[in-house]
Amino acid sequence: MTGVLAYIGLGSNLDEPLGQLHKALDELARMPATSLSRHSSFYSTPPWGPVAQADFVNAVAEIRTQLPARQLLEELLAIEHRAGRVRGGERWGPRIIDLDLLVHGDARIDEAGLCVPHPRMLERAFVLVPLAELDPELDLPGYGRIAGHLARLDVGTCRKISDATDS
Ligand code: A4P
Ligand code: MG
Repeated sequence: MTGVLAYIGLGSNLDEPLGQLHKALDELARMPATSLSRHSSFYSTPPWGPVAQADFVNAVAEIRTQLPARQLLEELLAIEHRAGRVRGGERWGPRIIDLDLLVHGDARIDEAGLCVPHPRMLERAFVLVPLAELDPELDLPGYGRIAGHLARLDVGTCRKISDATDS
């Protein structure tokens, strides 16, 4: 399939997080004009941010897609919605599933409701550790090599709970 390589960050800390991630990966594989190439290992990660809450399970999926970024984001929001995610809760609070569009080819987008690469990923070991597992040489459009960003984070907080697989 032609199209671009894109990376999706997955996170959950409610209602059997590991099962939620598997379900979301199945849904990513069924998106139109898209194939799921592979995904990272699954990691147990302490909650990031000001809200005291349960640990998360996080992972990153690599897809090849012909969908433009905006349409891909809409697909991701629809998957979150079908999983039962209700928006309007506390910012950075607990969630059934969170799907973030991290990277979309070499796109740099800063529009209302769509920012790519995802602006907060650079501060988050729970995103960069699984992403670097998929491509340690990745160049983040506008931000440079992933390795330089990873070096500034406490990667020891991410505990691998299952191995990566090819899909
Ligand atoms: N949006 C804009 N650009 C994007 C993009 N590239 N990908 C908009 C996805 N969404 C994008 O999303 C709010 C809106 O952002 C979307 O409707 C979309 O139009 P959201 O997921 O509800 O965002 P949020 O929760 O308010 O903020 P943010 O910064 O995305 O928070 P997170 O990352 O969702 O924070 N700790 C650990 N260990 N692991 C986690 O996964 N997650 C959170 C939630 C807090 N702590 C965590 C984790
Ligand atoms: Mg999100």
